[in-house]
Amino acid sequence: MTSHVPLSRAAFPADFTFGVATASYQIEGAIAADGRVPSIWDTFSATPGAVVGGDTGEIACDHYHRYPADVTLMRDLGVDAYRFSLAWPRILPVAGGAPNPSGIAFYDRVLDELLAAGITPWATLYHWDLPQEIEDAGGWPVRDTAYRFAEYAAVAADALGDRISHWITLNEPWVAAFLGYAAGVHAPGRTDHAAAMRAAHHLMLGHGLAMQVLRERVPQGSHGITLNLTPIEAQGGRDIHAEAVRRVDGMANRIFLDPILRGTYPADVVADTAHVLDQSHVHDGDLELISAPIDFLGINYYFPTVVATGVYPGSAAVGMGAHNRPRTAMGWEVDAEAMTRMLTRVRDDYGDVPIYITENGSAWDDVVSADGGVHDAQRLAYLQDHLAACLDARAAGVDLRGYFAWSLLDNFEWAEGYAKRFGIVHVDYATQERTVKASGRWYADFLTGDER
Ligand code: IFM
Repeated sequence: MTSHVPLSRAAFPADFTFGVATASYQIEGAIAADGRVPSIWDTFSATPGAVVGGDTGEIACDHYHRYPADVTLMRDLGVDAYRFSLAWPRILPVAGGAPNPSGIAFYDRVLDELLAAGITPWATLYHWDLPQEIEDAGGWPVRDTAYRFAEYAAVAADALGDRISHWITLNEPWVAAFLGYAAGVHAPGRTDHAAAMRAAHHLMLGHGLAMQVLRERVPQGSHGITLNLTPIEAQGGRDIHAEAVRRVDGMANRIFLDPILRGTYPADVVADTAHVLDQSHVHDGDLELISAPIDFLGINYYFPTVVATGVYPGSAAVGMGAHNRPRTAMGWEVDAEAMTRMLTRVRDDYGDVPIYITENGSAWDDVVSADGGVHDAQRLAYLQDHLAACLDARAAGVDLRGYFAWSLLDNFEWAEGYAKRFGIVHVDYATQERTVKASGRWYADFLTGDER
């Protein structure tokens, strides 16, 4: 435990939001139900070799049909809020076409259940399930996609804005742009660095346009964006790696923080990538739109990143390092204090924006014991340590207002398929039975003040 402040709900302000998070493609299933059209993840996961085990989101957690029981589960956990994402391919299947009433009706039903259970809905507009038709027209590397996204945002806001109080435009644009279009390990599986840089900008533009839409159509709501941020550490803490730290911090963190919170792209990132593309895709007025005020910054934190500068003197090459901390089943190093450092860094460098941890959690090789329980001591310790890190950040003056555990349920972990489990609730995919893990039981006790 990192904190010197005892860990209890009472140590947080009364209005601190505690929640759980999920995303549409990872839990819903029902990919062809009620007028939903294919997304890039349907196509990608059907590509041989793209996803571990050949897994797809076809059934996932069958949340599309089991949402009443899943909301009851959340009510029993005692969460204040539920962060989920809306599936663009359900709500506006054809770009420029008509909204899909049956797709929207699914979210009406989910919202009815949530509000009846006293749970505040937090909706993410884009958690990576781009309609395939829009990818076929060029996807995020094409400017038009930002405008298509704004159209979809308007439909969603008009249909659901009377009941959704908190809106998140994008989840983790870094992943969508760079894992999807440069590394090719996420949908749509492209490997084109210039396309990825353009995608990053058009995601930002889409965010700016969607913020405008949300301000106009849901003026009473609270609106922001979620970035995945990772503190960058020099291997062994050595100064020789400072150049690698600068480069990776630029491409991982500042490339999104700067346009949103400062209205510029970092000059060093622009210089570092000048051999890949020029800035002609950034039009006059884009950065003003992108940097319009947000009500909160959502941060997804999982792990710190360790880097090292290349082997030859003067080489700019960057290598990944390690600091030999314990690792989760994803291979990610565990360090809760690094989350506190990252939060204070955002405050120090970008000022006092209200922050929510919109995702934090860990995958472990869970075992269902003979007693039927999942005694996930490592996930429980991770949860406790990161909640303590939230208290440390608050004690350091960070305006941190909430924490969402990733994830409510074990689910489709993208390229890792169902092999990696992040849930505080176990899902038996053969039967769809849910079992609250020890971490989930502790979270419930913590939320009701019964934690030990
Ligand atoms: O499962 C993902 C989620 O969709 C986005 N943030 C990270 C999680 C764990 O990899």
